[in-house]
Amino acid sequence: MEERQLIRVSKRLSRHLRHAPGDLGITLTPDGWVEVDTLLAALRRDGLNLTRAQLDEVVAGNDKQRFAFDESGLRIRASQGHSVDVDLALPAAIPPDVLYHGTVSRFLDAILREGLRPMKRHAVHLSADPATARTVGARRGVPVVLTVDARGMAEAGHEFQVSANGVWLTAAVPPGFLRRP
Ligand code: HQG
Repeated sequence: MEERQLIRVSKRLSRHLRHAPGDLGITLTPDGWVEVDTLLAALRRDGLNLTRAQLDEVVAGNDKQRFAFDESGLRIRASQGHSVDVDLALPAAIPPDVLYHGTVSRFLDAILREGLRPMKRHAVHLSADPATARTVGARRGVPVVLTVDARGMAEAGHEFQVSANGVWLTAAVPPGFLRRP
């Protein structure tokens, strides 16, 4: 499949597996899965003819590994980034000492005042390295990378999870654990 087509299908999958399954007439399980056959049939009804092999290509070729199959290979879900109410049931994980969050300067005052909030998503998304955080911030403008004292948070009892594609998730980051550059 061409790169452009891969991206187009990936965006469509993100939309339906994270935000709007109902628009496609599919229902996700409480932990975010949908049967591959159900998804492909729904996409077909919606005008996108995708074979299982092409879906495999989209999942394997996705730049951020946004989607994953379950062990049986019969179900698929988004690995993170949901706005619909799902519980991915990821195990708690011990974070590295420092994590990073990429944002833009216009959000800084609010973030330093009230901390990082999940906004429309389920969790605050943090990166393990500053370069990734910079890319995340750059989606919105000139990126600003904040450091998060993840060790301090963990010691204070905050829970972390790491998604299948290496994004660190936590409910919120209070301002005291944030450092600006
Ligand atoms: C900001 C993409 C004001 C926060 C990316 C961010 C990531 C606040 C925006 C993933 C705030 C939320 C997630 C506060 C946070 N006041 N602004 N208190 N707390 N913000 O998109 O982290 O391509 O929900 O800084 O690459 O930007 O979708 O989160 O700018 O991995 O796979 O509010 O989404 O991945 O935006 O991005 P988002 P994010 P995908």
